[in-house]
Amino acid sequence: MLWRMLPVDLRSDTVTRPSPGMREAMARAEVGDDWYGEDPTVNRLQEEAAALLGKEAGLFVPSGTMANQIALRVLCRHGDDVLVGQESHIQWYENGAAGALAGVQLSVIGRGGLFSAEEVALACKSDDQICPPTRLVCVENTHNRSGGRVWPREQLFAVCDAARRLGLALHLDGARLWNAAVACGASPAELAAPFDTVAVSLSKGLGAPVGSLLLGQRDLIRSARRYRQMYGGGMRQAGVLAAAGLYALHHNRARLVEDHDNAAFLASRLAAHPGVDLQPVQTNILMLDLRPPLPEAHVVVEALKGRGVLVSAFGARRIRVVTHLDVDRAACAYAAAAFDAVLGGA
Ligand code: TLP
Repeated sequence: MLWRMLPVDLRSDTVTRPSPGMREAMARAEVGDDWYGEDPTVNRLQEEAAALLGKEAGLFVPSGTMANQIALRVLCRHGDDVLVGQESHIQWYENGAAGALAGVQLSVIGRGGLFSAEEVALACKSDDQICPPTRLVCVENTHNRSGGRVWPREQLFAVCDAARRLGLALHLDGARLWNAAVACGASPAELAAPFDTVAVSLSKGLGAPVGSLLLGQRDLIRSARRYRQMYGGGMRQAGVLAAAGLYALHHNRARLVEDHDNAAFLASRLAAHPGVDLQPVQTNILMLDLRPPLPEAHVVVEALKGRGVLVSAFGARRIRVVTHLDVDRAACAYAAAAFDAVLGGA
């Protein structure tokens, strides 16, 4: 029944609601005070996630932003230089926290979120009297603003090798590492292996209401715990939330392939419109550019909203559409038809 699936919310994979099974797991969670390290469910989540990503230890944090910011803090000193890809989340969407909280400078390299080993070497500044010493390279996989782009494995490992040869640390913003792993048939541990710290999200794509994890060596995670406290992210009976995270890891990773198939389906329908330029769709994110005479993004967003379909304007002529576990193929077909009506009638 149509009314049941409206609105079709494709603004982000963060908009999911906890499923009955997840709520049940949350209600049953065994809890304790995590400030004392005594919440058994938080401890289990941290251990399981660390094992899944091939790291020694993990820290449960409220958000992906906090996970990234703690990583910058533990891996860098004030005044350091950090290499990031174009339009990375750390640069675009964290309210300048890299400068304000970690006190580092971000140098943007490459194109479309990806960069090469040569670009790392060229941008790496020496620790002399005048240059900010380059300390860290951050990789975002999948890359959000370039349309859920997956780093090709050879390029990823070549970049990490180059960084190591230059003595640089490595952080992975793997908010959607689960999608990257499914898309390239690798294990999350394989894609996380070269990195000192890895941030993964439970509330994007996996359906948990809150939560990210920062994983790495035990000593790094020990100091990360201090910064989590400093940033106001220390929690108490957080096992209720960790239970949702465990449920998400156990039940919602393999099914991401459905989100990728739904994104491919939407891409095939939207690409048929003259005036729509689509970036290649590899995972669950579509970025489409609207060429004139099609109207600007905000006009299309409003018109779609009027038909019960929510998407985001990501620029004057750019729209982002994200599939996730709360939109099935029928909902995507409805959204495609709404795009047909709005763009066809433009
Ligand atoms: N991304 C959100 C918005 O902030 C843009 C979204 O809707 O896609 N890294 C990446 C690659 C992300 O896409 C996000 C969230 C984060 C980190 C931050 O996670 P949260 O929202 O938990 O702080």
